[in-house]
Amino acid sequence: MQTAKFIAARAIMIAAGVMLASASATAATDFIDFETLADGVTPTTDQMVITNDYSNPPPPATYTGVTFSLSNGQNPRIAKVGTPATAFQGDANTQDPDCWPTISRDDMPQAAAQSLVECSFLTRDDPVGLPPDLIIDYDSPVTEAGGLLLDIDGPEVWEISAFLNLAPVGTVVTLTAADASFQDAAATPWSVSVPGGFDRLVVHYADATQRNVGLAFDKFYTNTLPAPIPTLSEWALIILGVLILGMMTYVTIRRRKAVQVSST
Ligand SMILES: [Ca+2]
Ligand SMILES: [Ca+2]
Ligand SMILES: [Ca+2]
Repeated sequence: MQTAKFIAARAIMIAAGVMLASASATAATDFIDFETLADGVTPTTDQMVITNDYSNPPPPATYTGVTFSLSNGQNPRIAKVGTPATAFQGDANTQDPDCWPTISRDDMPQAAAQSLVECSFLTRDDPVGLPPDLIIDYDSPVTEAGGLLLDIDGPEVWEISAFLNLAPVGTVVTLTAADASFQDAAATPWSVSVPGGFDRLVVHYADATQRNVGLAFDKFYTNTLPAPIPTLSEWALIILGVLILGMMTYVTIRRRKAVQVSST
């Protein structure tokens, strides 16, 4: 027969397990495809300004903790496939019947990329001139990230660098038209992996000879997006809560036993 102490100890272990599990719950690792906001339901709209939509969205959110910004102080925007062109001119001169009903080159991925890109991606504030850096900040460090960069053509050179606490961690991914197989409006995959973690990515346009370069960024993912590790004070609160719960359970069981003894 289980003693009151044994039952109380089990209650403490179960309570501790529940509390620790909730403290270390892992965040979602879905793609941010920019088709919807972070709730995975609300559709984005053309030229929608993105501020904290994926960093601190109202619940329910499938993806949080990621902030997109631009180095010129402006905010990135949603681009929709089709007219008007806010990111690039595709060369396919085709149409994607799911997204745009008529033939157009405006923000049009090549045919092979249309199912990857779907109808939406992220772009800069203004398609004219050299693009500012796209800065991606994480609330908590991650070890791997990746996505698609569209329409890397001509002399374009893009560099994607990782940082931790604003210090470069030595990883730079360079993408040129060669990586896009010289295909206009192609979607070029990229990924960054840093075992020690990083909390910022910078997508930088590194060629100064080209003007009016469009930024087109999509299908963004992180392989690990850990929840924040509780601080010392949070751990102290958790342990205190577990001890109080255990004490209450123990006292309740002792009282029940006392009542049972007195009633026999
Ligand atoms: Ca998309
Ligand atoms: Ca468009
Ligand atoms: Ca381009």
